[in-house]
Amino acid sequence: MDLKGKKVIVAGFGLSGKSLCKVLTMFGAIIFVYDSKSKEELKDDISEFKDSDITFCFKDVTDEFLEGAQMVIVSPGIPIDSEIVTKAKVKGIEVIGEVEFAYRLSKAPIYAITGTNGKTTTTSLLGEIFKNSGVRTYVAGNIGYPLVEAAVKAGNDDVIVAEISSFQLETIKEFRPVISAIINITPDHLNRHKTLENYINIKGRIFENQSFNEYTVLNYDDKNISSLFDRAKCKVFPFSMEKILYRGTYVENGKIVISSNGEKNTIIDINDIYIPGNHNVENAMVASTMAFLAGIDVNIINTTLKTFKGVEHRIEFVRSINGVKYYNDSKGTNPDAAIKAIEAMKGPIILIAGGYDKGVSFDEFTSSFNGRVRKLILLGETRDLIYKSAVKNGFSREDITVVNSLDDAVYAAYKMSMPGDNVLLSPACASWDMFKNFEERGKLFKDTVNSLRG
Ligand code: UMA
Repeated sequence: MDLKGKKVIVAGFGLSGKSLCKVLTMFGAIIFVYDSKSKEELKDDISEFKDSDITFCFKDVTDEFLEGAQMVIVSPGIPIDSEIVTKAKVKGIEVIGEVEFAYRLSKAPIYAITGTNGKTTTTSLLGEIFKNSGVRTYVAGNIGYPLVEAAVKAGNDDVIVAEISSFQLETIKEFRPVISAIINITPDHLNRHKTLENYINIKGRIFENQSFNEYTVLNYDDKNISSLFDRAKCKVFPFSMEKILYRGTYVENGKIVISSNGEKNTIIDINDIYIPGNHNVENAMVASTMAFLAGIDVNIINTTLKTFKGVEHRIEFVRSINGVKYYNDSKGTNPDAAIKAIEAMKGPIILIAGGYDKGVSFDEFTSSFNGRVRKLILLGETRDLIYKSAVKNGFSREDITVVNSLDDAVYAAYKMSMPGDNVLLSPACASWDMFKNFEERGKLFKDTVNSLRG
């Protein structure tokens, strides 16, 4: 891609935008950056680029700013109906997302994983399997390391394992992974994608450019994914927790089996998978299948599953105080993820929930409390919504505490806990109402828990 001397607009100056600026500088492009925040709000980020020649535009997009641009590269958090995207399209300027741009630059094959939940764990796990097979591997994308950074670093003989979100899939054009996967789909981000149907269609875009000799790994049990099977032009390799498949990945006699080309390959006894919970069996199936289809030895897959210890902020054990266990599941950013965390706990739960409102229902979430959640502590934008839903589902008002900060939530949990309890932060919501991201929320939770007197 020849960008030397060409005007390129980067929309959004967060993680993706800053990585784009670094890469575009390497290519000699003339960089213009747009962000809806003010100069003051972004002063620290701007100072990281004080030696670069970047023209900034804050808040409103002017015609002059767009004039003569070769392309606009948008960050995932910028909706496709935003002012900058609409105005650029009217002017005939190409608009692509950071993932599409990264794909166009990449020499290395990309293994791409999407789904509502389990993306980060599955991506990290597959990355680990590739590393253990001796290949130089870059784990990137929605996981927190922009794909564009991996794309410029990885060579022909390396691989990129990418976590891809629905936000990122909205702005792809040619993006074509060698193997893709959709782990599961449950309602999420409906304030942006409007309907579940639209959200499902966007997830299905992960395989839209793959050809007949390439694979997509799809969840056979998920009713929201079944409509996507027929749409794939590439080969569909299904996986199922419930059914034995003639060709696909399934559980038989407590073991993960991959059946392909008339051969059955036993991957692992599910009790030997280090990371606990049924949802992690699903994640292990997806990572194993993608690795198997990529030609990685079954023994390497097996050993990695036995040793991989999971990811930070996902049902992460923090500490035990006076017989009470504290778990950080800040990455439980939607109801389904939080239900999985609740199901993974052994013993009564004091649940800390609530956060940014994405327009999804909490009824399934609060009905999963039944007999498991002993006390509920609520905070954030959605606290009233969750409160009402919990009471509707028979949860006692007396067992609900509403607080204003995460520190207060932790102290309240500490005071009301009894030996054998599990204090679980699993908000069922994104963090953006009170925090920069789920990492910041999870870190504050861990710091507060670690400051408690044992
Ligand atoms: N901005 C605008 N206008 C808008 C929206 C945002 O100008 O309408 C600006 C903000 O003021 C801010 C910048 O855009 O300065 C932030 O861009 P961004 O929201 O795209 O965030 P990044 O920091 O670039 O991080 C993004 C992903 N964030 C989102 O999709 C919201 C990160 O995923 C990802 O790790 C990173 O790119 C690298 O690829 C986080 C996430 O929460 C983990 N993802 C969602 C999820 O997993 O549920 C999809």
